[in-house]
Amino acid sequence: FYLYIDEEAMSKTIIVSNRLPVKVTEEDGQYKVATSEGGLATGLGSVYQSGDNVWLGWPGVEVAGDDKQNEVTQKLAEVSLRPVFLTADEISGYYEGFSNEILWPIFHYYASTYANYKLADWECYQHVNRKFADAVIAIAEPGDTIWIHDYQLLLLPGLVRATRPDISIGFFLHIPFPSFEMFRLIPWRSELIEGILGADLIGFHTFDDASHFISAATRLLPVNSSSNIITVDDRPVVVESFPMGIDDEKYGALTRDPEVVSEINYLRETFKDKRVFLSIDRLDYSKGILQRLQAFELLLDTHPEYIGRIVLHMIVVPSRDTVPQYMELKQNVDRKVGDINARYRTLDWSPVHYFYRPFPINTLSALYHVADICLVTPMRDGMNLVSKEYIASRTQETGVLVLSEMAGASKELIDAVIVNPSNIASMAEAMQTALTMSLNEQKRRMRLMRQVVSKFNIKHWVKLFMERMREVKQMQQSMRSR
Ligand code: GDG
Repeated sequence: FYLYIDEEAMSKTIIVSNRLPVKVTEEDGQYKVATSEGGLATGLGSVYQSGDNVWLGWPGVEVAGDDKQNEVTQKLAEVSLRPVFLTADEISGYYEGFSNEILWPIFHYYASTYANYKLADWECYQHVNRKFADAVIAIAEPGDTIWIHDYQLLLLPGLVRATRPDISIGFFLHIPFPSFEMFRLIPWRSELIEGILGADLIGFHTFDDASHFISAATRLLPVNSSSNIITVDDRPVVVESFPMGIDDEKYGALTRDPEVVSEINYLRETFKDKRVFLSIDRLDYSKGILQRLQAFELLLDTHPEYIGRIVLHMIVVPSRDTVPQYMELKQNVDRKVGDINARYRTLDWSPVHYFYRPFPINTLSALYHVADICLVTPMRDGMNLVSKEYIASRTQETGVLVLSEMAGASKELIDAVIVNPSNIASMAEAMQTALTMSLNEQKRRMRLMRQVVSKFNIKHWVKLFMERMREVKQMQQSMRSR
């Protein structure tokens, strides 16, 4: 017992993700490091900022030369971060190429049109995963816990396990895991599964993702599974769902912040007698932006009484704009918004307010608080945090969430108006349902969803995963001593 406590006390946790939660900028030859407030960073803050724990990842900029790299390394060390420096070629092959032109489309069910299987990108992906492994191995000690995040690092659990069989490894996938029929298309499918199975605990947002993974693993490799445990060379690997939450208190508090309140008042004055639909996404084909626009157009076609009375406030945040499919999508969205506005606008009204740029969180908070309806209609999404942020910002307890059944969040937010994003007519109907829903019904649903978002928040998610890691470690220790 005492031995176990001692080991726990001395051991550390290493978080690993493609990107560090920072923005590194260079000004007059001096590097500046600003920590980011993203959801994952907030949730994991309590982990990586305590004791000897660290977060390891790419700092998001190319830093060439030993002197500069040392300077950035030192600055990052002050905030418990460790950089893995990547060259422009590595980013192009491993991140833009393999991660975003192969894994992202396949895992979001866009295989035939979007996946681009280049051998050179696969080689680069392996090389960069090995680079991450070297960085982890250099600081990992027996008894440490490593928590690896997301699809850019699928090989990392296996690579670390190969040199450090004693170490406890957790892996969490933030995007969906596709059905086997989709996954099997990847030329390097077995190697990817072997990589992930290097972990002791593998987490997904939903039960379906976990089942798809178990199915792919048992079909591709000579491993056995019983319920949610896969046995790899006598080592039990636990596969489970951990639906990620948000910092609900932060979003609630933001709506009372004086700066946000003044933005809220300004928006209310601007929208006056209009009903407001809101959508916020990164530019991505998986987010269903074009289909949503088609449904909104159909609503105007079939319900001319809404002309001049509703507005779609649509924020699209630039993302992966060097990948060809994203450039093409941008052009299509531009054109569709142009068409709708050209067909329907009047001298003093435009149906779609389209913004192609990021906004500060205060503005998002004000928009979430003011919008009557939030449209979250991805074709596929691991979880979708925007839907939860909308709920957390509805302190007035009204408002309607229209949510795609293809988002992980739809498994929890069952009181949303759930839609199939490929069915344009039914999405237009859902918009109509939302516009006509009584305040009592809105409140009934919103209260239930607010309970879910607040109970299963980001702190709960981190705690659950870390606790499960400890349990799995104990289970393995007791199996070994048998
Ligand atoms: C991946 C998975 C999974 C957006 N615009 C602005 C801005 N945002 C913030 C939102 C939200 C986040 O970005 C987007 O998170 P999502 O979950 O909606 O989507 P992905 O980026 O695709 O995330 C997804 C997630 O990982 C977590 O596991 O849920 O399924 O695809 O927090 O608020 N933030 C600011 N300005 C913007 O303009 N400040």
